[in-house]
Amino acid sequence: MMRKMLDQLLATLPDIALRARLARMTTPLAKACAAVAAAVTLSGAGHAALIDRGSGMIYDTTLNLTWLADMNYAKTTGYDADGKMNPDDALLWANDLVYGGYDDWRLPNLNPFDSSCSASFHPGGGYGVMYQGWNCVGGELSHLFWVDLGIKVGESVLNSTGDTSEQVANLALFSNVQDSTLVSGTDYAPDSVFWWYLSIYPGGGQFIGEKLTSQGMALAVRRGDVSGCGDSSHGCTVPEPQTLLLALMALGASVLAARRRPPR
Ligand SMILES: [Ca+2]
Ligand SMILES: [Ca+2]
Repeated sequence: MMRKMLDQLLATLPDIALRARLARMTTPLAKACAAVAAAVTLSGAGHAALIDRGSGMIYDTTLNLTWLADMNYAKTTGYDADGKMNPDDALLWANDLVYGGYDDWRLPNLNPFDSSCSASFHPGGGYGVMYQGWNCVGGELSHLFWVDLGIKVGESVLNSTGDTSEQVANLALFSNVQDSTLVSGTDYAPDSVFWWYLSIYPGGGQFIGEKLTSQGMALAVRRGDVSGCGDSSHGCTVPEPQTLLLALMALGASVLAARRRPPR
């Protein structure tokens, strides 16, 4: 039973050479170490890229960002009656926000040069091709909704049909999630009268809009991890799964060596 479980865990390791090396280990202790290491690797690779840090903050391990879990915090606090603001007001709100002891919150960006989007256009004026439409994953805001939260074309963000279990779990980490226009902190470079926004219904497209006539909900984000790991300013590094694996193997080997040492 244990053996079968261990073999199943080993089979999930992406590194074939490493898998073979671990499979050659025959002692129970080495096998146990391998199982723990495989489980660690699995939790790193298969689990959601978002981690609840508590106190209303969510860490994005892929982009090394911390999101405010309340997606309509400006309304929650009474800063704005419905939480929908024009981009300039949203910018002021995010820049002035102090939460969790941090004052470096800002609006998330979108990427005008994100070729993963469904459409492109030439803005002229010496600017390169820009991208808009659906399926964009290259901006902070678009990555959150398309990759982490499982939004799809023509669907409400709250529709979990066909989403992965990680995406469903990720969505549950946030509060006040709703279909809306979301403001970004990214200006439209050719003409600052316009800016980039994400429409999360129907389907999450990124587009440009006129600042004065647009309104949207604002999410707050900051660089790094509030736990102290992942933020270079804290000098803390998170070990890669492979590093953890090797450390566990070394530990197992040293324990084995100690056990095999003949009594004096
Ligand atoms: Ca408003
Ligand atoms: Ca969905």
